[in-house]
Amino acid sequence: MGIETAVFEMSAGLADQLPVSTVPEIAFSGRSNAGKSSLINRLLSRKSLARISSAPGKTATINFYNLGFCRFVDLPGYGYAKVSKAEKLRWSDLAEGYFRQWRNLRLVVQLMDFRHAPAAADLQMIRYLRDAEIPCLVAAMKSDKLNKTARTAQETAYKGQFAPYPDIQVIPCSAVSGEGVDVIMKKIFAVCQNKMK
Ligand SMILES: Nc1nc2c(ncn2[C@@H]2O[C@H](COP(=O)(O)OP(=O)(O)OP(=O)(O)O)[C@@H](O)[C@H]2O)c(=O)[nH]1
Ligand SMILES: [Mg+2]
Repeated sequence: MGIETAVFEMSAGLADQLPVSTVPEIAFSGRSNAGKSSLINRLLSRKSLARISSAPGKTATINFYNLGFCRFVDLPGYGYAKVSKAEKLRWSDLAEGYFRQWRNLRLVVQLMDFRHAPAAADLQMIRYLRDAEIPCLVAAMKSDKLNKTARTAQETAYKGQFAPYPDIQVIPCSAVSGEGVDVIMKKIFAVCQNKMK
């Protein structure tokens, strides 16, 4: 299975601009700079369909990409200190607005930086997704940046952090080496075929 076409569909800066949820949606969530846009490009084998930040905090809108059988939803990154309070509020209203609406949401790919322990906001997001019964997986990004020792240490640390969530798969992933990308794409195909109606 491969992706034949993926096109940029639209950007929403405010929750009331979000498009009606028709096709299954796969949302990408995580801190600013975690690699959401990079992972989307890698999954779609596209160099720059989703814009990559040169500095964190660049994706300030929800961006939709249409793959035909589903949509990828690039959510604004959270946790970036250098944006104004007003801008932070707009982002959180936007992301919360997305989750609060009824949407044909099949999976949240929750990105974390595998070089670091999950941030408090990441764990808060995981708790929210679990309480809302939204299927999710963790993409532990930038695995290419870890040497063997660091990787073993982080694998142990993440195992501990996710012990309370045995159903949540943690997938070491890299937009550079491509590690984990096939596993995530397979999961995306699977959740989209499994109709919710
Ligand atoms: N080495 C390495 N760098 C990565 C990886 N993923 C992303 N990056 C880099 O990390 C930076 C941020 O990547 P983005 O994809 O823009 O991150 P984002 O989560 O979309 O960020 P915002 O849009 O600000 O929320 C860029 O410089 C990427 O090239 C990865 O797996 N490995
Ligand atoms: Mg981005």
